[in-house]
Amino acid sequence: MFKKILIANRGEIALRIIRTCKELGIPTVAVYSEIDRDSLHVVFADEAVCIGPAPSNQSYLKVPSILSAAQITGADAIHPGYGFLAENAEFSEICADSNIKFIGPSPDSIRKMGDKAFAKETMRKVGVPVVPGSEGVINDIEEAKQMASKIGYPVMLKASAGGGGKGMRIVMEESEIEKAFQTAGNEAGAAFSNSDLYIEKYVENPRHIEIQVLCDQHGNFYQYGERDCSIQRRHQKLIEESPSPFITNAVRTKMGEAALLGVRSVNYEGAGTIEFLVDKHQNFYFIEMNTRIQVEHPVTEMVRNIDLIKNQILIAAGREIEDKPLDPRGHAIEFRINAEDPDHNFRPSPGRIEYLHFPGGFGVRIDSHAYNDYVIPPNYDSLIAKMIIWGTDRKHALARARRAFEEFQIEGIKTTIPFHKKVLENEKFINGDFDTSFIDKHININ
Ligand code: MV4
Repeated sequence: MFKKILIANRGEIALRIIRTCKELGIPTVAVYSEIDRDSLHVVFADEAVCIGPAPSNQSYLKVPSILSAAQITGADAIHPGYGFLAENAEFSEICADSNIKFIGPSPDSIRKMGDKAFAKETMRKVGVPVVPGSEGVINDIEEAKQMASKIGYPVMLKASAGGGGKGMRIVMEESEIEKAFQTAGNEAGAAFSNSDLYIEKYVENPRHIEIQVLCDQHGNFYQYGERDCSIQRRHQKLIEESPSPFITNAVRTKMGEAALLGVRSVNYEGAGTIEFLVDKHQNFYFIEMNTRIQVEHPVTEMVRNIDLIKNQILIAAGREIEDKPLDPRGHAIEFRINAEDPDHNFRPSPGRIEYLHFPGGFGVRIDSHAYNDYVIPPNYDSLIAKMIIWGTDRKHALARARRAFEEFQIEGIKTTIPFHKKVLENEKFINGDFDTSFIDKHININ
């Protein structure tokens, strides 16, 4: 097992990883930026190293500083969490060259899945259903036009180096495609230094449903069911739950099998998520694979009674996965509490938390680095807490969530709590009748 793990992250996920390390008896090293001096991950880790000023590119993204921190403290593994360096193939390669185990998939897997057109083509070739479209990237506007008329409008242009909604364009008819091809390509080039685009049929009002997988170095490939992440705003997930209230058991089984087929075929190692779009007929299509632990992983932990971080660490250490998939139990739903003002377009609301009281009781899990008097810095993402509710079934979980939100008190900053309370009273949401257009259509926000 590892002698010491450095956590190359901050906030709630750094705490989440430290907690599991403590339970495994592994000493931890926190790294922090100057503005995070008073953060809880610094307090809870066995050691802490300052790695630079507040801006991410001078601290949490600064590879030499993080590697130095690992070398000085004698850490033999790095957990990247999510965001920052989690899907940076070069970083994972440099870790390997420095004899430090990167807790995550191989640089090769990260690189291949980071190329969205390549990932899609890889999955299609092994029989995973994908959205009809180009086989890999399109080379010019003529090819784009030909492909679009073949699959039929509306279509979508997507940046191959994008993902998570970055660099996408809907094209309703042929008269729009030339301009869209230009602007999407330029945008992708500016954002990712890679202007490659691919094209696919536009799926109207899809659900976003993803499958959690774990794969070790001993030929074990397991899937742990789905999370329905359809409640999003501008590609930021706000609520995730499992099981999905939308899909049948037959579709659930097929999606799990497709996910396993995909990860087996690329000999994947580590934790990963296979994202699918699901249309109104419950046809599902692979869109992307995330090669990291995700924000919403506790949803799976609660219905599967497993510790995904523990298994990530075991896999990286060359051990077998301990938690085999068993039947799911009950219903779990996660609410992201962001320091944002839902009445003003979810604009960030950093600052001092003047008063904080977390809910508690049976079935209420809070993953958070926030505390009374904590000052939320403006430099990083606005997630300050995740409330993960477990109930015997969806109805029970929603009632428990309403009860928990009555107890939840945060003063001094604006949060997404009022938004969640509104959603919990929405009839369509209560009935499980929602897709990725839900917030725009049904939640009035200014
Ligand atoms: C799509 C789509 C419709 N058709 N692809 C957005 C995030 C990225 N991962 C993929 N996305 C979409 N791809 C086709 N062919 C609609 C979306 C989409 C979406 C997907 C998941 C969750 C929320 C979304 C919100 C708007 C659009």
